[in-house]
Parts: sequence; structure tokens; C-alpha cells
Amino acid sequence: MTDFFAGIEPVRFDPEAPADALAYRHYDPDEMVGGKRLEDQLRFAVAWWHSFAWPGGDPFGGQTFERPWFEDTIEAAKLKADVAFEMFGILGQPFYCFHDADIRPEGANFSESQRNFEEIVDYLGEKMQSAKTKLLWGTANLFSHRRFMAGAATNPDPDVFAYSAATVKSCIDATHKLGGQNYVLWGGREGYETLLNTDLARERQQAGRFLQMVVDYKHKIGFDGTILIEPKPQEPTKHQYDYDVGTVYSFLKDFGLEGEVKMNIEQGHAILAGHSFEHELALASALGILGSIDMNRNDYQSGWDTDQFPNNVPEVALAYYEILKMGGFTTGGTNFDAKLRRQSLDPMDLVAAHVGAMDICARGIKAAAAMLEDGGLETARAERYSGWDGAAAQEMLKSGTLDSIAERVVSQDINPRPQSGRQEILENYVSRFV
Ligand code: XLS
Ligand code: NI
Ligand code: NI
Repeated sequence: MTDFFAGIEPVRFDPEAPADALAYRHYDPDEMVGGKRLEDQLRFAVAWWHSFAWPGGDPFGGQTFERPWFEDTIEAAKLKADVAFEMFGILGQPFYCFHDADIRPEGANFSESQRNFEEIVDYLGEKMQSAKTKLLWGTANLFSHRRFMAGAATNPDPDVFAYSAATVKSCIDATHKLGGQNYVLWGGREGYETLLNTDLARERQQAGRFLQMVVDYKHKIGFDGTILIEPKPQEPTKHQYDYDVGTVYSFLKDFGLEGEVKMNIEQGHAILAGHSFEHELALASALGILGSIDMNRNDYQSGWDTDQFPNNVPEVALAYYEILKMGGFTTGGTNFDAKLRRQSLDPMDLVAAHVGAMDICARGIKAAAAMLEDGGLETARAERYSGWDGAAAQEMLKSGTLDSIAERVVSQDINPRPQSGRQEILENYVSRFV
């Protein structure tokens, strides 16, 4: 035991807890929601990078957090793992996620980094034997180190492509070894700063080829988790190739991977792309590629991917509505890709942030399940499109031609009558649940 969380007891579900006590007031893991235990429905994960590796810097200032493991050594990496699993014990969430660089010290070359990584992966494996926490997904950090400054798979230098391929291989191996249920690729620097020095077509080809190799390797080693791409429009680069769900889908189609790869959709990234979270989820669901979510929120004033813990029940409810509508997560889950504000220095801040976020998600998903069960939105939607249920409409869609349709418009004197979209009525309906 470390003393990092000294005095903080495991958090329990207790809706009657005193106002200043740390408790789940809405998240009861055993409550049945939408036909499953809430824990199995939400599938919460803690993100190693934000919670244990991030030092609290922003573009104008460096480290604000002073954690005893902030050193690039194996001992410090083990201490960090000890503390992480202590927090998992306090929260009781079922999953965690990591990048290679979050958990191991960087070595002088690839082989040394790999040795460090393997040692810590084994250490995590041992800890997982006595903890209930499983691995939701692993991923490679191909964006922090300066070698990746011009991209990983899309780099103009083939040596960086090679280094990235070797890194992803090692991270898939580790994810497989730890029983991870997904493997995520976020193209942190797979984009450009300026088109003046960029061969966009070539870089896109490189990214497609790289992803094909990832899928081939997954099959080769028998990893049966899901490969997920996490779209983001920009930041750190000015433009990223995995801009949003629609863009990634066309990319997958182009490289024949639409049946192999799904999406990990992040709230803040959806907003950066000029969409709502529920838009990205609804589109991915419609395309059959909705895999998992990164739950956070942006500050709507700053316009950055501020990765704050969620606090907006109506927004979260509409997101889970899409997830429940598609039948819930399979291998995916709710990863808190969220970090503290840099003034939130105390261990208690870290625990409270997760507890609050889990309660917000519980409220959101319960509202979503109630809406789905009531069926009001689906009935209204079905009614709005009911004209399409008729035989003539179906026939037109299937085998109509512009000239045959034009003939029918004239002969039947088709004269459309506009109907209310009933937006405010539907907004009032949603408000009753959230
Ligand atoms: C950054 C991304 C990152 C991914 C994993 O914006 O959200 O944290 O989730 O590489
Ligand atoms: Ni993000
Ligand atoms: Ni993310």
C-alpha cells in the first residue's frame, strides 16, 4: 500500500449519504438499466495518461502536480501502477486504458523502451490477478516524443513509419497479453501543419497501408478485440486525416477496412469538428461502426479540447440514447479521457472527479433508457416518415426514375403539404426525462 490516497475509503452507492460525503448517489453498479446491470451497461474505464501521467501543464505554464512517481525510472513506473490500482480499488470501476508511454519509462532506443514496457506490462498483469479491473483498451503514444513531430504512419521519413509500426506491434502484443478488449489508434500527429510542405495524397496512402498492417497483425496473433479509430479534426496538428466519423468511414471504405475497424468517439473531438456528440454517435451507429466512447467535455468558451470531466446530464443522456438504441456496448465502454484542472492538486480531487462523472453518466443513461422504453421519440420519428411506408413511395425508392416520377407527379397532381417538425414539442419531451 502507498499512502497516496490515505484516508480515502472505497466509494459506495449511497443516495442518502451526507452532502459532504464521497458516495455514488446515482451509480449503483447492480441496478438493472436497459436489461443489464449498470456496471455492464456503462463499462467505465479510467485513463492512465490523464490521471497518473499528466503533470498539469498548459501552453503558458508547466507542471503543477507533484506526484512522487514523476521520474522516468522503472521504480517510479511501478509506484505509479500501485497508486493507479489503489484508485481503481476506491472507485470500483471495471476497466482502465493506457498508452505505452504512460506506463513505462522511455529508453535510449526502441529495444530499451521495449524492455521497460514488457517489465511494466508484466507488473500490471500481476496486479490484475488480484484486482477486478480489466483492460478496456491499449494504445500507442505516437505523438509526444519529438521523433513523431511530423507524424507517425504519415511521416515523410520511412524510418519513423518503421518505428511506429514496431511500436504499435508491441502495444497490440501488450494489449493482447493483458486481455484487452479493444485496441485504439488515435492519429495524434497524422495530419499537417501546412500544405506547403505536405504531400497529402501520399500521407493518406501511408496511413491506409499502416492500418491494413494493424488489422493483418491482429488476425495473425488471434487478438479478438476490436480495432478502433478515434477521430479528431485537429489539435495537435492544424488538420488531421481522421477528422470525424464521416471522414474516417470513407477512409475505411477506400482501404477495404470498413468491416474490420470501428470508432472510438470522443465528446470533445465531436465538438471540435463542429458536431454534437450524439451526431457522431448516431452516424457511426447508422454505419455499423460505433465501438466505444471517450467521455469528457470541452469548455465551450475556450474552444479547445480541454478534456474536462462530464457534467451535463442532458448531453450525456442523448449520447447514451444512441448507444442503447444500437443495443449497448459489446467490446466498447465509457473511457474517462478527462483530466483535472491544473489547480486541482489533491488526491481527493482525482477521486471526486471520477465519482462525479460516474454519477452524471448514470443519470444520463437512466434517462436514456427511460426515453427508449417510453418510445416517444421513436414513435414521433416513425410518424414523421410514415409516408414512406406506402407502396407507391417504396416502389419509387426502389425502381423509380426521374421521368416516371415526373409523370406521376403530373398525373396524380402531387402537391406536398408542409408538416410541423415539432422540434420544441420533442425538446419538451426530452426535458421530462433529464
Ligand atoms: C487526444 C485523444 C487521446 C486518445 C488516445 O485528444 O483523445 O487521449 O484518446 O490516444
Ligand atoms: Ni481527446
Ligand atoms: Ni480520447
